[in-house]
Amino acid sequence: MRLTSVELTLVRLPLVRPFETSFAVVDAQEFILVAARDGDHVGWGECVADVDPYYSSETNVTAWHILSQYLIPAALGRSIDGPRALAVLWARVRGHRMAKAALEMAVWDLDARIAGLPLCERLGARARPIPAGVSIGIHPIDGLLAAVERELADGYQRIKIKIKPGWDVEPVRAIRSRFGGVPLMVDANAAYRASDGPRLAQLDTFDLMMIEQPLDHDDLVEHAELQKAVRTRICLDESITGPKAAADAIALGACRVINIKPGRMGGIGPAMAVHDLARAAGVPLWHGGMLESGIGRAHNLHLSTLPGFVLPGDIAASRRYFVPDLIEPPIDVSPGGTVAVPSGPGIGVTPVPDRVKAATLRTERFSA
Ligand code: NPQ
Ligand code: MG
Repeated sequence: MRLTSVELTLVRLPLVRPFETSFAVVDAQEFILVAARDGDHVGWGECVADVDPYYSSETNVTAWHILSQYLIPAALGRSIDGPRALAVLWARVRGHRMAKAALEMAVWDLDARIAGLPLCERLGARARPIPAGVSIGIHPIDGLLAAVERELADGYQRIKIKIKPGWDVEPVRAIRSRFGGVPLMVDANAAYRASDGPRLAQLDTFDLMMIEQPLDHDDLVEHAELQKAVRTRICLDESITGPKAAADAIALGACRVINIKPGRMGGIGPAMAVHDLARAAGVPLWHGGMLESGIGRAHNLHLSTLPGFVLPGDIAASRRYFVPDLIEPPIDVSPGGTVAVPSGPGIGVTPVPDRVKAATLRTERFSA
C-alpha cells in the first residue's frame, strides 16, 4: 500500500443533549476526520481528541499539529507494509496517541477496503452482535432516573453513570431503589484522591459491575492500594495508554477490568496488543466510547468483535448523540440491546459529503 494523499477536516457536530462528566459539560463535539487515500481507495478515521485537554492532555489543535507536521510527512508517498508499519515510522514521536490513532485507524480502513474485507475479518475475527451499554452524564436525580428509564426501554444492556466527589452514593442508591438489579457501573473520570478510599468503599453495598477510573491517570500504585480497600472491581480507562500501561496495571493489581479505546491508545494495533495481553491474564475487557460520530463508532464495533470483549461496551446508537450522524445508514440498537457491525469492506460506513461540508470548520490536504 502507498499513501498518495491524506486529508484532514475539522468538523463540529452539535450533541443531541449536553453531556456532563466530573470535568466538563459539552454540548457539541469538535473533532478531526481523516481521509487516507491510495489512488482511488479511501479509508476513514476520526480523532477522539476534544477541544479541551481535560479527559486527556491532547486536544484537536495539538492533534492537527502533530498529524500535519510529523505523522503525515513520515508516511506520505511511502510504500507501507500494512497499518502496523506506521508505528515504526512514528517511533520518534513521543506520546500523541490520539493523533496517531486517527491516521492509523484510517489506514486500517483503507487496508481492509483494498483487501475487500470487513475490518473485523482483517483483524482475525467475525461480525457478531455487539452488546450495547450507555454512558449517562451527571443529572439531578429526577432527570437521571428518567434517562435510565428511557435507555432501558430502548434495550440497552447496562447502565453507566458518571460520578464525582459528593455525587456518588446518592445517585447509585436512587437507581438501585427504582430499578432493582439492573447491570450498573460508575465512571469517575479520575475525580477522586487516594484518601477517598472509605467513601468509594461505601459503593460496595450496591453490587456495581465496576468503578471506572476513580483516581488520576498516572496513579497505578494508588489504584492498586484502592483495589485492596474496595470489594467492587476497579476498571481503568484514562490510565491504559497502551500495552505497557496495561501490563503494569495488571501486574500491580491496579485493575480487574480494562476499558479499551483504540482512539486513546495510538490505534487498533496497540489496542489489539492490550486485548491479547489482558485476555491472556484473564482480565475482562469492554469497549469504551468517546462520543464519536459514526466513523469512530464503526471502527469500535469492528474491534469489539474480538473474543476478549466479554462485557457490554459504551457503543450506543448514533441517535443518542447526533441527529443526523455523519454517516448513512446510522448505527442503531436492536430491541435486545445489541448493535450490528456494519457489513461491507473496511469499516462498512462512509460519511455523507454534504453533511461533512455543512459541519466543516477547516480542511487541509496533503499529497505525495
Ligand atoms: C469515558 N466516554 O468513558 C468517556 C468520557 C468522555 C462515553 O463516557 C467531550 C467531553 C468528549 C467529555 C468523550 C463516555 C468526551 C468526554 C468521552 C468524555 O470516560
Ligand atoms: Mg471512562
